[in-house]
Amino acid sequence: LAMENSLRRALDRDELLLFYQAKVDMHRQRVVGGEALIRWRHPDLALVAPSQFIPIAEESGLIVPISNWVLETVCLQIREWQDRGISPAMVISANVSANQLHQPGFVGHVRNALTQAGIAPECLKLELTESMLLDHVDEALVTLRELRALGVKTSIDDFGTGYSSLSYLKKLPISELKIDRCFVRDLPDNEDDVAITTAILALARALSLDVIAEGVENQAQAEFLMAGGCHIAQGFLYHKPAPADEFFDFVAHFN
Ligand code: G
Ligand code: G
Ligand code: NA
Ligand code: MN
Repeated sequence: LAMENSLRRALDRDELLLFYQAKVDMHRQRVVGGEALIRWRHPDLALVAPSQFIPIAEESGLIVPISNWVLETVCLQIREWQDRGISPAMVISANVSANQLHQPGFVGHVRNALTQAGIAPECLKLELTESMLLDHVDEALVTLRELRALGVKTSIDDFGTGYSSLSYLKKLPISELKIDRCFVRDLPDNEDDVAITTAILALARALSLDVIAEGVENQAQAEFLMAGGCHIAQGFLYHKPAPADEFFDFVAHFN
């Protein structure tokens, strides 16, 4: 409860911040996007990782104002980077929580954040998890259709770790599958992971979905993925999550 109370005050006290991690086209050697990852600069603690406070935010309902802050901050950050010369083709992702996706005003809030920042909807991507979509598939379908009509991209995060039903996947209007890092870690030696990633890549191709691999840490993983047709990667091999200004400098040097 102490944690909940300090989290409640964290928003007002500007203790929350976003780090960004680059998404790289390994083939063209270009940064093509980034993912916003929340951090909490607690006054008495080191930087607190989301795994330590997102669950508390979810249980307490604080996830709603926090998530809205994330959306607004990401959109304003995109605006600022574009003003400083970053290409509008650079797509920045924000993570969406289950509670947030199923809030009645969710799509309206996304629209407001875009309008307030004055950025094109195509510059924003929302990362959703499989379970979030499939636990309430009818509501999720409505929301995804509205997001697609708005022009915002969507990705299924941690793909392969949930109980994804392929028939639902076909029905859901999403833009991208994001291969979970647990399947990438032991590539290319682990036969099961080779089989799973190969199957996900074939699935993405068959459904004309974009695909990204998460947790790419070494060249052998990168080469296996590229050979299989997965050109976009996010991982420590290229970049670790960093404050906004460091992300900007990284892109300026890399691209
Ligand atoms: O940033 P890692 O570095 O620790 O992030 C861990 C997890 O925290 C991510 O996989 C993601 O699911 C979650 N996360 C990060 N940022 C956000 C956010 O802004 N909102 C929500 N709901 N989850 C986030
Ligand atoms: O939302 P999601 O769980 O997909 O967020 C990405 C998470 O993966 C973040 O916690 C981020 O710090 C982590 N991550 C990104 N790249 C790597 C990597 O190369 N190795 C490891 N171990 N973690 C990574
Ligand atoms: Na994510
Ligand atoms: Mn993930």
